[in-house]
Amino acid sequence: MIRLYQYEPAFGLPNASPFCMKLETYLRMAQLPFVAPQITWREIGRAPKGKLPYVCDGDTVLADSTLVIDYLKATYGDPLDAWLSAEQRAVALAFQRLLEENLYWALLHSRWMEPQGWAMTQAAFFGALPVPLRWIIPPLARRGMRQQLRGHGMGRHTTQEIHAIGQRDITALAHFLGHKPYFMGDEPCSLDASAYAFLANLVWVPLESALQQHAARYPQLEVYCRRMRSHYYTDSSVA
Ligand SMILES: N[C@@H](CCC(=O)N[C@@H](CS)C(=O)NCC(=O)O)C(=O)O
Repeated sequence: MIRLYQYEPAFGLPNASPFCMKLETYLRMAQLPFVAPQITWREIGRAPKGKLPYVCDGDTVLADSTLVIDYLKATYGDPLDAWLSAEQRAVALAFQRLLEENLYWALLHSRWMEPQGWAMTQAAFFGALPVPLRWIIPPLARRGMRQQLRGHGMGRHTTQEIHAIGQRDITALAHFLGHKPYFMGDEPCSLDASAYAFLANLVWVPLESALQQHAARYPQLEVYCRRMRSHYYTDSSVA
């Protein structure tokens, strides 16, 4: 049985980490049985690349949502993407990169660096820690995020510039999705696991960020999230 190590649900979503939610959504879409054990700092410390999600499948331990999906396709078959042409695969990859390598950093900035977002993040992720850890850990974690944002480059822009960058991504996503049921057309594919995870983490978190306000201008994005939720999370109390 596949064991999926990911953060606990937050904000009424299956996961506040879009990468964890992407992998869980993929497993659900591909109908692969899995368990997601409750994690402690021990499991996080064992993450092969220091980030979540990672999976254990028998003796195989793998990190990175995309590399895990590649492994799952190679091991259990590819029920979602076989119908895509080479051109469609190219477009799907470009949108996946937009979500995961660019929009992600704007999202991270809104949650960790902007005052309203930081208040939400601090309460959700660290609110249950006992004092004095509740005072010590959050500024350290925030400093780590600031360093990651600067390392990526997004964190070197002004807040206004970051909003504009993220908003352009959201506009591109909304225009490309249009009124199609799924990103690549009438059928779902693995890009939808990523798109749903990122869009739900934008439109359904209790944070009226500049990104969320921009996403609200395109109602098809939330319609799409509702469609994905109703198809793949019917058994779940979270979105
Ligand atoms: N490329 C990785 C990204 C995973 C990732 O960035 N995970 C974040 C949560 S969204 C994490 O665990 N961050 C912890 C840290 O950076 O210390 C994937 O696709 O799985």
